[in-house]
Amino acid sequence: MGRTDFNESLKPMKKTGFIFDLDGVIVDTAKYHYLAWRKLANELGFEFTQEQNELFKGVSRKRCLEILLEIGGIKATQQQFNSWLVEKNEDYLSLIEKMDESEVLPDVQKVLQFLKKHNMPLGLGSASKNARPILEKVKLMDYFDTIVDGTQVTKAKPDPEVFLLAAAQMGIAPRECTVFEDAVAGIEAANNAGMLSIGIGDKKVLSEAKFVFADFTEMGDQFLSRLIGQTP
Ligand code: B16
Ligand code: MG
Repeated sequence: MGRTDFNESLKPMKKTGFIFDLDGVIVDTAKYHYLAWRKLANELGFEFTQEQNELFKGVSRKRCLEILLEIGGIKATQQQFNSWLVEKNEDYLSLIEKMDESEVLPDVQKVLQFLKKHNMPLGLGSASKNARPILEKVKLMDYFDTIVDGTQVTKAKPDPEVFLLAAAQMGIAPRECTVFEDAVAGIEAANNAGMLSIGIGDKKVLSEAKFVFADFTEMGDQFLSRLIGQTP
């Protein structure tokens, strides 16, 4: 698919539903997930690097632990596996306890406000089971008409389930939805859902996204206007 050139981005796109991933798009919780996973890895006697943490983005907690144990070459009983999942989440929760709105990534509110001003339904589509408390902490809950999180889906990204459910709850056809995502698996999920995928991050990594922006500060009103089918 690749990145579309700027001229194409100037055509009105008329998207009517907007779905945001959470970790890596709205807030940078990846650093806290990393610290909690690294602590567990160290306790189990091996290192866990920032590069390896890239594999965990957009991936469910359970799958992350499976990958971590593969990295460490550790076989776990079901009981150990479950207790490590709990331990990691408790460590993660204590790391995010003091999160507040200062941790919202740059210009996220600007984009949310622009879309709200134009009466666009907004959804959250996250693999995280902690999505709701995080949105409360950073005071963004009220922007969202629909929240689909890791407690409601059975199939992980790149399966489109999380985004299709969000679209269904908003009452909008998938082809009329746009997804903002930072993870390769999330971009694939959006594409698999038949939605417009917008990558937030490195365009080399997110090469399957229709458009890629390093962050929301790069996304001007002109692009946003085209996205909702208006000429600025
Ligand atoms: P939790 P997203 C994902 O959130 C994270 O990117 C991923 O690293 C994490 O393992 C997953 O949530 C589960 O999170 O342990 O809080 O349930 O990017 O889909 O918003
Ligand atoms: Mg993410």
